[in-house]
Amino acid sequence: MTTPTQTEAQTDASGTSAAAPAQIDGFHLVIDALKLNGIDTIFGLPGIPITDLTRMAQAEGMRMISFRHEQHAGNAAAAAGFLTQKPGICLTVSAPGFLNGLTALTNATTNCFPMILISGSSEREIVDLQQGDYEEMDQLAIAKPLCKAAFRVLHAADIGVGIARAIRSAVSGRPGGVYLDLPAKLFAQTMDAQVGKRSLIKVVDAAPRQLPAPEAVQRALDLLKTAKRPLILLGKGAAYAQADAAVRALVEQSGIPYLPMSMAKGLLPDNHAQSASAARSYVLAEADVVVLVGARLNWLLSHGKGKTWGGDKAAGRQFIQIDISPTEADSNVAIAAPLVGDIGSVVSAMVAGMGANWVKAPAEWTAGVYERRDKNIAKMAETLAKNPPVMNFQSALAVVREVIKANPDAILVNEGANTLDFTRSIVDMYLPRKRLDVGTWGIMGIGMGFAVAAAVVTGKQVLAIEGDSAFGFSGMEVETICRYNLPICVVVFNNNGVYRGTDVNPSGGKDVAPTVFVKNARYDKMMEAFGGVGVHATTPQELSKGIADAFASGKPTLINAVIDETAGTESGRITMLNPTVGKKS
Ligand code: ADP
Ligand code: TZD
Repeated sequence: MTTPTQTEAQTDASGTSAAAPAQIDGFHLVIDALKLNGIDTIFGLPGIPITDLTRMAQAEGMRMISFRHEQHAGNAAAAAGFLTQKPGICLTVSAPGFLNGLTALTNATTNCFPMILISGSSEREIVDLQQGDYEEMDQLAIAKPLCKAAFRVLHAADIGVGIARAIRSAVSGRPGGVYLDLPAKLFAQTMDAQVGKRSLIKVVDAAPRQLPAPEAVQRALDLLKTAKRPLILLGKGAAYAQADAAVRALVEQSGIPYLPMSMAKGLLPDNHAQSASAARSYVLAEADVVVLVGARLNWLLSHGKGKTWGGDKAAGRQFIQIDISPTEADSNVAIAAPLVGDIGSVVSAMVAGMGANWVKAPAEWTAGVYERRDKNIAKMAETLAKNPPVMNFQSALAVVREVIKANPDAILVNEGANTLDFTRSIVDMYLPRKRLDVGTWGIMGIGMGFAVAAAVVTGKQVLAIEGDSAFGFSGMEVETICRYNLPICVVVFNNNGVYRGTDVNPSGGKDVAPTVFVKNARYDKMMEAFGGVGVHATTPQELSKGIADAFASGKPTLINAVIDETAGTESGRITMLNPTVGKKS
């Protein structure tokens, strides 16, 4: 517990000395409220008015991880939230710092990750009259439409309530980002220490279990029973829920092939007998009943309709959707059996309802799925075995694939376009919540923030596989990685540009094409500049040794992996979303 501001000896009018009651200030109430709720780490960037808060938090035993840009601190908080089910905390200064953090807050909300962005703010009296304060901005109003909930605390006595509301809002129901506005004056306010202490709230059952209605479970099981070609789709909501045993029981007892979304990879090992990953197109087009477990039918699943899903041929397909949000069902296509509740409770209820005599998915369906899968895996093995003269995505990722196989506990962070798509399909994951990536938005810039959070909250080795463009968004945080001496190995797939490095300026002018970077850049030197290890790798062997050394030493390492600049396609696998291409089709 914080030591309150020391009791000050006061001299009254009569000249006799009287002890005033011990006082506590806003700074310490914020720290104590967080600690009381088991929050021990803050990701942030100091400055007026929160510099002292960062110092005091550290003095009070919290881990204070300072970044070079607030967006990355925010991304770290979001990843911490995903990994721990506790809201990650990002702390910023007012206006510009707040805005820098806002992208991460909104991205966290989009991904259903719990985090709290706490920003210091200017004086209300001046902001509201728009009189031009230092870093003046009506932050609460701006944050509100961009996150799940937003609050402001004006009185020290309300800090406990403010933090409690922020925590509850972030983790209950569908998790998301919360903004908490703390004006400068609040931090300096003092109050009686005992009263202050009593005003703090230890949140009880912040994310209550949400049990499904028995008739909803029965409806889903009745539908599932009729399925001839059932499929289970696992999303990152299922990974977040930490209901790993129940999810495994559902898959194995039902005998249904499953497909993991990107961040659900490893929930069951990718080499599981029922994985349909390598037969994705086939199962999506053919399945007649699909069980969605914490996965939305958004663009990543082609909105549940169209060619990907078999077009007109699949008109009779029906969906069972398990989600904590009661309004998710029917957002894209009709959901025949919505199951609202937390994944642990819902999946357990389904497994119990299935009982021991449940008839497993028809063999004629599953055998066909696994046959196609095995054929595709064999085809991929041939490609991976090739060793082209200039390293390409496949030959480089053949190395990464073996690294993760040998170190399943390592956390893989992944961003880029081709780098993302190839890594997702080539690198198998074996354990839950070991893959962190660009998520629902496909946002670039999460790399170093996610990597720092993964290392800080789990203490495990982190491997970040980054496109050279993607890396550039958060590259300066290699200094942060070195400063905290984190076991992070960054591999930059350097193909000299966004997507590729071969575009030319159509006008023949002196500027290079918009997608092209400096040729043969040495990203490894960036890590060396801050005392980390830099490796320049032009062959799979050099890449393999670089990663092995990094894992053995645990030292901050950046490997500049030179990739054929002609490799890769524009926008990776989402070329069809480019307007020019879209128009043609
Ligand atoms: P993916 O991108 O992997 O398909 P999405 O982010 O689209 O996954 O979907 C995640 C879904 O999981 C969201 O709709 C969210 O409401 C839901 N969700 C998150 N946590 C839980 C939980 N504990 N129980 C049930 N549903 C959850
Ligand atoms: N800005 C932000 C914040 N997010 C984005 N997704 C983009 C821009 C657009 N974009 C992509 O969708 S992928 C990508 C950009 C700029 C980078 C691709 O190049 P890369 O990867 O070098 O990282 P590959 O492997 O060479 O394709």
